[in-house]
Amino acid sequence: MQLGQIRFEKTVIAAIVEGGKVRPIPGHRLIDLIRRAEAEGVTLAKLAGGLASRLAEDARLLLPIDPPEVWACGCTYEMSASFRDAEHGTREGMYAYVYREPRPEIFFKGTARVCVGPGQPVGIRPDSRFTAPEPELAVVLGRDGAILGYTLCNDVSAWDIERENPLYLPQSKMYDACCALGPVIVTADEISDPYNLQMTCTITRGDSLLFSGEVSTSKLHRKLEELVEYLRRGNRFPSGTVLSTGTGIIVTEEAALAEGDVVSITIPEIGTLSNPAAIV
Ligand code: DO4
Ligand code: MG
Repeated sequence: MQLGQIRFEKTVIAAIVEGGKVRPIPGHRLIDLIRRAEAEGVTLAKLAGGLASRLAEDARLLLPIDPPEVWACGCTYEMSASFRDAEHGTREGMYAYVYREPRPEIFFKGTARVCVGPGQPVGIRPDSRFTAPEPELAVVLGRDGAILGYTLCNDVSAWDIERENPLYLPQSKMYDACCALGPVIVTADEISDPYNLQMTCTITRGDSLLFSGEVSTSKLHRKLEELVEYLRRGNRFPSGTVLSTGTGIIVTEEAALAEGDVVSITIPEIGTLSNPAAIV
């Protein structure tokens, strides 16, 4: 089942997304559905199916969930670790170390405050000259760490700020509109093999294709459960927390985002997450 959020009678509510139409679930945001499904001991899909209106409507999809917390993993694809080591130049192999060692890199990406949905602008910091999208598969987690669903995440990052000094990572990663999620959340039962998804990313500027890249999630160097297990260590995150699993597509400085560029990330089983870029 595909779930999203829409505007309905002046409020934001959850909806089932089917064949380009939506079936509203009045009175519930997606986070409410997740909490209620947990409290009632039913699956998200079963609860949503029982509450959704029968009538299919047209609606614009919004941020599919208001995540209480978003966390993101780093250096989970060899490409990300080797490019960052090459960029960095201060401590040889710092990123390769994290790629190879048992403990993954996991950083706090923010809350719903810094998240945007499909079609909404992703942010470029005014003090960054090299901001790039990081297209990533993300999981939506239950209170107990269960993977409830999958979505796309754009871990927009100010690479020049990270490159200047690793201690600047939080500033390169967390700022207004630094995280795009969507277009929908696909419930876990519908993705039979999360390690066999083909992801593509394009950046267009006007009519020109500025960048195009792709990766298969088969290149993800960690198991999803392993990432979730590390996130849970000493950290009782709330239901609806999103964990983004790292990028395997690297956008180089020639394609640094400029205002008006459009980033589109696709996994056919999830859809396309498209966002224009804007200076925040
Ligand atoms: O270590 C810096 C961030 C890495 C990251 O965000 C990624 O690999 O996706
Ligand atoms: Mg990333």
